[in-house]
Amino acid sequence: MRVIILGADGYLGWPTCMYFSAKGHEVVGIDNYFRRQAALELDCEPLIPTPNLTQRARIWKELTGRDIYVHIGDVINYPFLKELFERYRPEVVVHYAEQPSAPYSMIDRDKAAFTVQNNLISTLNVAYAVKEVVPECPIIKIGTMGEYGTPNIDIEEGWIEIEHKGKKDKFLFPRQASSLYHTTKIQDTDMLWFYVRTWGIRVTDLMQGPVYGISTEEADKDERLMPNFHYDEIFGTILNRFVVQAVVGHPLTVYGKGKQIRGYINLKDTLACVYLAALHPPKMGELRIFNQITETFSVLELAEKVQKVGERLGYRVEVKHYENPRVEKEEHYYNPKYTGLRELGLKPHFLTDNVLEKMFKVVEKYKGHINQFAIFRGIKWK
Ligand code: USQ
Repeated sequence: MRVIILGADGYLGWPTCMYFSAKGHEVVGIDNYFRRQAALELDCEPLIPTPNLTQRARIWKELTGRDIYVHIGDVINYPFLKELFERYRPEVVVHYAEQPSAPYSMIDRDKAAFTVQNNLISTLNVAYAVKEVVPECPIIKIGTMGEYGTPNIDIEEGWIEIEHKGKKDKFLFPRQASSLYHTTKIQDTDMLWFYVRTWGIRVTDLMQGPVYGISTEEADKDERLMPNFHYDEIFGTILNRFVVQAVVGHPLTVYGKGKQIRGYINLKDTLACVYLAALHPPKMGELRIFNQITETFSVLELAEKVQKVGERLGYRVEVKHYENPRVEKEEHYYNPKYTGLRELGLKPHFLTDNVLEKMFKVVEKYKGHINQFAIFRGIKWK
């Protein structure tokens, strides 16, 4: 199939480009380098220096003989996006081209406005490009488990049937985000649901939890192909952060009580999920939602796992409770359903000590690059 990947330079984007390309699909990768520039501006560059997208595609071609066609530009520029849709006529589009960080969206008004504009207009443009150029092309969109928040009821896979005063109907599962970033993802979902109903396009919205990991089959071929692994407070997700903290001797930054529970997923499984969603598209006029996680942990459980493996490897790992810079429930019920992707064929890579140990080994190699100032600056939600 011919796939356009928007946000192709990102932590998920680049590994996804290689994953599809390795399986013989034609891949077009688009990125505006937002995250690279923001990381430079905010002094929080990734652990492993990564060649730019054009260079990565060239290295991939040298190693595999396969092309990944790269275009640098902004998805919120509609003529740019539409022209690429007309040129390549994608059979599937994967939309990662969003500002992905909750803390970034809470820094100040300008970054909040950027997040709203970038995330909503990019999604709007993708919907229009599909409708105007390739109306049958399925959109695969990365949503977030954070759309649901932490309600005191079981979380269903996207939809819930409600009986009210003797009548029943099916609705999107109630959502209440705990950052502006997460709120834009709710708005994206609503927007796509509107266009699914109105134009009959087809969309898979993948409600993903925090991703961890550094290794993928393709990236392991050459260190220049590795994902951009962030460990900083802004772009780093918690487990990646904890491993780096353990290696550099920084206390593990548990926010508040640490009893916050989330659903987690290995980077390798993210790739498999997106691929499964592409191989099995929904029908026209359907918004299909999967909860893209493979297991749930509290922050303290993650800290204890990292501490245990770290200490076995000879590190002294301190777990420290920090005043929570975020506004979130620190103790709550959490019981999400996540069977849909397993039913499509996902075989999860769970968070074992062995997986953690491998992460430690990679991080150790780049220990000299760790910028301790980026680890915790305390971006406050209030
Ligand atoms: N946390 C800590 N200490 C840290 C970092 C985080 O205790 O040093 C806690 C947070 O307070 C939160 C949980 O760990 O309760 C997860 O935080 P995170 O930074 O790993 O994830 P989050 O900010 O929610 O965002 C990440 C991705 C985002 C994705 C989301 C899925 O950056 O793109 O949408 O995970 S989810 O969390 O399910 O909404």
